[in-house]
Amino acid sequence: MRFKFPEILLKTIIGAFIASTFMMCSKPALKVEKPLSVVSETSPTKSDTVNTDVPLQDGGDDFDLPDTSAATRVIAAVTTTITVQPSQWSVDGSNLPAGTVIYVQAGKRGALLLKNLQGTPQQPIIIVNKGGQVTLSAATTASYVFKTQNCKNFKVLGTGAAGVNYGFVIDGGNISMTMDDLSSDFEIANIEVKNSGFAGIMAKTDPSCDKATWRGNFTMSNIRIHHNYIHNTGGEGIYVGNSFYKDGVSTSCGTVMPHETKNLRIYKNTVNFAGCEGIQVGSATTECYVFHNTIQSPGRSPFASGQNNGIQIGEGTGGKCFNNLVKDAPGNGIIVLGLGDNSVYNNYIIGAAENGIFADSRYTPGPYFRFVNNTIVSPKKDGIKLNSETIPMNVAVNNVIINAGSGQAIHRMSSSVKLTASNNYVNSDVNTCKFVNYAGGDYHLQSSSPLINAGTNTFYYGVAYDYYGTKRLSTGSFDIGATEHQ
Ligand SMILES: [Ca+2]
Ligand SMILES: [Ca+2]
Repeated sequence: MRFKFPEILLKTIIGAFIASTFMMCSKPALKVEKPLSVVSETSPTKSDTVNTDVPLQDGGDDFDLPDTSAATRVIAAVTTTITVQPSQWSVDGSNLPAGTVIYVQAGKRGALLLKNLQGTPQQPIIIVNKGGQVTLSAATTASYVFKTQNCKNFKVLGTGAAGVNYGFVIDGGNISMTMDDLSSDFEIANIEVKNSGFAGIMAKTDPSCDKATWRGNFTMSNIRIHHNYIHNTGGEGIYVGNSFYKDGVSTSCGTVMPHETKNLRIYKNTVNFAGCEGIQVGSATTECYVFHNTIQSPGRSPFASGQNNGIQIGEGTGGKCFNNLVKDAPGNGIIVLGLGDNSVYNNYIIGAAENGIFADSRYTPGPYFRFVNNTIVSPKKDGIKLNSETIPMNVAVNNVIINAGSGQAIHRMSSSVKLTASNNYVNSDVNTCKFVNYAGGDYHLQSSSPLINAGTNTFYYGVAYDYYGTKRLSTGSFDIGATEHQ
């Protein structure tokens, strides 16, 4: 499979489109800038509470991550707040101190551009809805609806109104929400994103002739994207980091290398009806974790072939992809092109029209691809397709592969694909797994399931929890598949 050529074409087309959008349209975000009056409300040091009552089960992972419980949203020692009114289209944070809370007044409004917000790790700048839900809308001919430029250490949280799951609704734009132009160290949570022309949520800085954008000069770090609801996008649902990690991007000043992303967490997002991949990450070299996301019907309007997968762990990406549910991808459920320290486990991959999992070692200096305890049902081609010839080892253990259309549960492209495989359960009938209610989406196991205690030890591979976030090995031995019977 070859994705690169179409992607280059697409980038050109999109680039031209965005450029023409900038030149031809006079969207609110493109007016001559009116600086916002800084510090419109100042109060003595106080605690401020940004609340939510979104009910969420925690994942049982041993990562120390922000969730949306109220306790994690108490903002200590707020000294400065400002409130952005619907008529204001930008905020320049050049003179805002770290720790500022920027409230966005509830109601309908147009695009919003945030520039030069500079918090600190201890005192990030918080952008949060106030007084109810904020709906930001723009036509898909506008380049964006919500954008950050040169912002660092900030959080955009739709948790400002009790009883409102998604305090921000970001509707339309070519890219609905983009964290761009050297933005880094941010959290994006509890936001509904829909009806984009291209990507729903995008986080990357494209390498240009500006050296500040090049690999080594800029690293996008400490990114948290979670509890968002993204749907009906023209392109990818969530698009983080650049493609072309190995070869770079051709510009008018030659080939330049895209920045790395480090310490990235994409979790507990729901992506429905994306035009291209539900979630795509690239050049996320260190600690990229994509987990507990639900992706249904991605790839509905791909701009090129090979752009219709559920999750893409793209070139230059290392880390883990686990506990996701991917349903009805017209391409591969999960495509893995990463650096070769990639573990893919506890995922339910249902109804992929190509392969359940596809792996290709195009630039893979690392030691392995590991596919552990995934449950793959009714892929039209193979369960796990391994084109990964150059990686030292592929591992496929404890996977459930049901009704592979090709008849091949695990398919090596050639005999040079190195593979350690054991304890995989292969069958043509999903009923043999004895889920509690497969059709109804309850993937717990009945006590009569043949998957129970039939697996090999996966602690070695770092799989200590199951899809539902409960500890493995509560009884007996290790189970096969994404669920451990309790
Ligand atoms: Ca893509
Ligand atoms: Ca067990």
